[in-house]
Amino acid sequence: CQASTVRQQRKFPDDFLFGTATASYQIEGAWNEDGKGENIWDYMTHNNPTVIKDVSNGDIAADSYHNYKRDVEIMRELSLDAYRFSLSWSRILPTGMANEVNPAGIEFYNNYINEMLKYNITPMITLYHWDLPQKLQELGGFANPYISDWFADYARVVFENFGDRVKHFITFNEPREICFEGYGTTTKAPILNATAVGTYLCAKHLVIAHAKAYYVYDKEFRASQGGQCGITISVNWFGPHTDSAEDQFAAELKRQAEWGLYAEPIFSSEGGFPKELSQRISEKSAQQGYAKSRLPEFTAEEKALVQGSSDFFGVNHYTGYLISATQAKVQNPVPSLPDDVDAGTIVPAEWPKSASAWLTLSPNSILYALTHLKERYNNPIFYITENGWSTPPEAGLNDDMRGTYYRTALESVLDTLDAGVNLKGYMAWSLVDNFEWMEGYTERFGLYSVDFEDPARTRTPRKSAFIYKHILSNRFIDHTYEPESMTMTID
Ligand code: PNW
Repeated sequence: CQASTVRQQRKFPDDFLFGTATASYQIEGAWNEDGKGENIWDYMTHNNPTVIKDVSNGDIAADSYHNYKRDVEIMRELSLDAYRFSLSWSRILPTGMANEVNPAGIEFYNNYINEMLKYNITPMITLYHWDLPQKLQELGGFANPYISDWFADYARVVFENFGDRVKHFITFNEPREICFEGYGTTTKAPILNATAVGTYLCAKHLVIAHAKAYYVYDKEFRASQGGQCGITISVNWFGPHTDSAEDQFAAELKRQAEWGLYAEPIFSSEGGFPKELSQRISEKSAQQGYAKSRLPEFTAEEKALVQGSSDFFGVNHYTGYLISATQAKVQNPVPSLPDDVDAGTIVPAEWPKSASAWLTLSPNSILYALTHLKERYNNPIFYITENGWSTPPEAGLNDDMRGTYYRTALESVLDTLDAGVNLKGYMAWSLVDNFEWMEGYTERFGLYSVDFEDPARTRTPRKSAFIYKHILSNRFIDHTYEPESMTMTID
């Protein structure tokens, strides 16, 4: 009882940034308005609509392109310090290349940013949240090494236009989802399913693209703009199922395959891809008759370019899993990344389930993940750039479990701060309901619900919106707080 009183009194620091996160394709709509070019999600959902669970798409989504002022009003209702959003590359550069800039695209983001700044909300820009210009995909996308030059050119346009007012830039959102899901499987656009090498080619070219964009900022803009540039990697927790040496090693290999592939080249003191995973892929490749490892190597110059190229480590964290060397194994394509790792994934039945198959409430997972990263990568600055919970559409505004999830997660954030992790902020996913990729509109992540039947895309606060607001305005977690009514006001 005493302990719980003490826990309730723990406070978040005053300068801790509380916000929410979204992504362009998931909320903006206006897919072909005012000169925007086609991206890989437009292309895939229009040409291959049945890959989306409810055969929907992001053509209109939450229509934030036309509702951005209401979105900023919601940020004010929630008393947010910060807002993380992504830019649509093909809205700014319709063909992907920097020779042709779309003025209407620049104007839209200027209006959006200025509206936030009017109310002291710190904008945090993600340059790439999965919506590659289709023209660049036709040239191979992240399988083409020139992606790093195209991305650096795009980044320069972004810094030039917005860096006077925006001080937090994130190059990529979730390399794992881009590379493994988009190139190594069929669970994200461009559904390449190039299982043997797709993930690995993409990983190499993506971290180099990140580093080149980072140095565009560092060399050309930092002195005059004074901001920071980092990357966001999805880091769920993968712990060993038992204490056996085999399970410990399986969990380590799994972590290297899930996030180490992208984090190690940037944040480790040695640079390059993770050691044990590289060795495993090289051995398997040899057994499989490949002349070289399916995991490409970095040249010494590339390795040095990438190593240390980030001002902070953005973490998208949702859940945890237990990893076994022997149990719960499934048949994977051979060769593929999961076959290279060759481990089983276990989710204890008692962990509460969300509306998303991959998402349960895994106790203390934020603390486990961030203390691990802190030790491994020499105590970098962290932001949690996404964390959230899904409910089914029929749950409506009653989302008690989302409120419980946020309270539990934020207790783990406080434990993480107590453990000395240099964590500077927390963005809830998401501000409003949006297009949940392959799941369409069948899973909802919003603090505010969106009526997708209504042409106005009316937004209404859920119960969790009041809970989140209460936590961030009071800087502590009151587990007994209940909203008195469902009417939101701007404080
Ligand atoms: C993130 N996982 O993706 C994305 O950044 C968002 O665009 C997305 O809407 C949100 O999470 C909810 O799905 C993830 O399997 C996808 O652990 C999958 C996982 C994690 C994050």
